[in-house]
Amino acid sequence: MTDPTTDPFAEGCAWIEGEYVPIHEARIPILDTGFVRSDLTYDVVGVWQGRFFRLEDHLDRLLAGCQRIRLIPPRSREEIRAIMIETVRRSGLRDAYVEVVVTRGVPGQGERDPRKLSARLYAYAIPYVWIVRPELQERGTDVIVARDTRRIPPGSVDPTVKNFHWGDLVRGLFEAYDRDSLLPILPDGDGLVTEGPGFNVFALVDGVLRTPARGVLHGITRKTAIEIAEESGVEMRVEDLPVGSLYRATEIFLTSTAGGVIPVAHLDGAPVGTGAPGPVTSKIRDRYWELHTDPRLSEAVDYDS
Ligand code: PDG
Repeated sequence: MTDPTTDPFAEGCAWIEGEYVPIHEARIPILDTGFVRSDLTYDVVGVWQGRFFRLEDHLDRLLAGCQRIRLIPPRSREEIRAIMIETVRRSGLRDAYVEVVVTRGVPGQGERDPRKLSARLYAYAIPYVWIVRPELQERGTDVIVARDTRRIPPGSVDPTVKNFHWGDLVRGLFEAYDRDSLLPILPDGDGLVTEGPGFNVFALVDGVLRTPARGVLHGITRKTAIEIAEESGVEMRVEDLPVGSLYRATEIFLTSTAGGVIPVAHLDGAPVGTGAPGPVTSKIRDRYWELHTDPRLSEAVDYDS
């Protein structure tokens, strides 16, 4: 185990341009188009009790995203995987948030043609991040449906390619705070539910669990929740979800690598169901964490090598 008082990597470890550095020393080149143009894709994987959860699914999504926005990663899948594992090993973190970013790269002077750039890779591991801390998850969090903020349309920014275009999501967060809530759910221009800042949305409506099919990131936590629902005999539909149906939901939960399956207790200030996490949500949440030790979905980091 690393000692946080003496080990400079204990607060996190980054891989930048071929070198592993303590997280607070990691720097990116200021002209990188990832920074100045959000021209990139990224992924975030969770490590829980020393095990990566669904690393291969995250790598699949990262590489599919690169292809969709015509980025050629500078390293192979195997090299990217090894770098991610090494950032965790060097940090010593047992519960970690591991991010990998592929940017379009740094342009030569005056260069505006994205085809002329060479992609860059960045990766880091930091302590596990909670969108909603576990104590509050026990009671359920408060959300609003944003009224003044819509999710950017998929024809502008493809939400299935994980991206840093968080302008709408951050604007939604401020709207939630202004309305004495904690998190926003963003609708699209047709009054359908999309997602929120870092999470997908599920609602139990008329006894059927539903999550939006379109206009969202295909979350790995979402995928896991869908699989658990199906295995548990909960009727599950991936389909358009009108905002209005949220107000009839008896249970709502959010899903994210950063916090897992997050129960919602209040929507626009009114209780959802009983105003406490419901039985379907609790079952999926418990099973989600159980699966983190399942060797079919997780792999151990060898901290001693
Ligand atoms: N939708 C958006 C817009 C996201 O950014 C994320 C993940 C999800 C859905 C859920 O996907 P998954 O289940 O694969 O994690 N974002 C988280 C949270 C970022 C944060 O720090 O708030 C992530 O990037 O880990």
